[in-house]
Amino acid sequence: MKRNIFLIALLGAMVFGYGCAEEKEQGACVPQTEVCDGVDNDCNGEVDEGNVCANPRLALLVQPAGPVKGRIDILHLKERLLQSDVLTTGVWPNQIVKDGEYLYVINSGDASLQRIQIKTMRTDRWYYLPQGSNPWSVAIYNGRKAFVSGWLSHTVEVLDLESGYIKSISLPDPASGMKPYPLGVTISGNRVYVAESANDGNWPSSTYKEKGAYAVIDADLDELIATLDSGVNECINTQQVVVDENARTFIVCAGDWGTTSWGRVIVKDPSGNVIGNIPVGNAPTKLYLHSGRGYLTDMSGSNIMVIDAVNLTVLKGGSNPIVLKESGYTTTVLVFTPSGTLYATVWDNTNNTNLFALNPETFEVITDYDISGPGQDVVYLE
Ligand SMILES: [Ca+2]
Ligand SMILES: [Ca+2]
Repeated sequence: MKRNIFLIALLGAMVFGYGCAEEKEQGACVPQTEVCDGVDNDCNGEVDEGNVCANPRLALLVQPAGPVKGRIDILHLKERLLQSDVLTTGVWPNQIVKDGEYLYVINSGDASLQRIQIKTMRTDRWYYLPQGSNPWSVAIYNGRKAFVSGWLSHTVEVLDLESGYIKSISLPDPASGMKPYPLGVTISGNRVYVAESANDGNWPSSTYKEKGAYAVIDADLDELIATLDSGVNECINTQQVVVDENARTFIVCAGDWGTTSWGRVIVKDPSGNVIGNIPVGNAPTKLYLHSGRGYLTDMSGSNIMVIDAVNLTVLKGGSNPIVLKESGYTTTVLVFTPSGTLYATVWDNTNNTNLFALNPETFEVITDYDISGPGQDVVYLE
């Protein structure tokens, strides 16, 4: 009997205590701004909604002059805070890409691929590529394989990210007496597209007749399927090949770095017919497709060129580009954030970089950050 009274008292205390806590909690919810803290601050029933826990950052790859190691700086976009020297890379870091929870950095100077865990911003693995191959660009396939262009080895290396095993794919000469100098690597579906610049570093060359050659590789079988070209004579010095969601192929031709007006983008339909020959001028190197437009970096000046990717026409070309800085500089990379801001890096001849934030619709510059050192590539992190 005594025991039952005790139990009833305990249950009563539990019920009473629970009711009290609930009342207290409900009464205490005063709507405040939702912040990232695991609590429903604005009392709307959802915890940390509206992307409040996002930590938008740009990871900037900085490549100092000379055969020395590079670094990664982090720009915190909310706080507008630049955190310098977060991580050391290999020698001459050339490209940074994000895949899942990792960043991958291609180091051209010491022929390595560096894998970085984003959560900790620590290097967790180094992969070594053939010495002297001057790896240029990397694309990751299904989180399992890396396809790397070897600028000086005329090859594409297929790196198994689990075992570290490397298979080398030789690229045949695109035309008689020419060597392919592979640059940009992109992946669409299970196809790898590798731009075959004819640039051997001895520019200008009189033998530039490769018509914008590029290699197509089967990403599952690791085999070269074809060496194609744009079919257009003025397209020389291929920098990058991008396939859009409608299976149209965009071939970026830098020309002879801007001394002629050969800079252009050739567009093919899914059957391989040329449907666009867009004379953007200057020396376009990288193409970013965004909201029906294509934005291009420029090796011949601190400009951005813009094409209409639907009608395949020039919006901002060599005669009226978006100019970010005085002449004598180059635009190296563009990044679009999910909130719709366009970031562009301009590398000047004093080996410093400006990072511009722009409105991609109006082309208006919003912010201009100074990065100490030459910025080679940028990737967006959340
Ligand atoms: Ca809430
Ligand atoms: Ca919250």
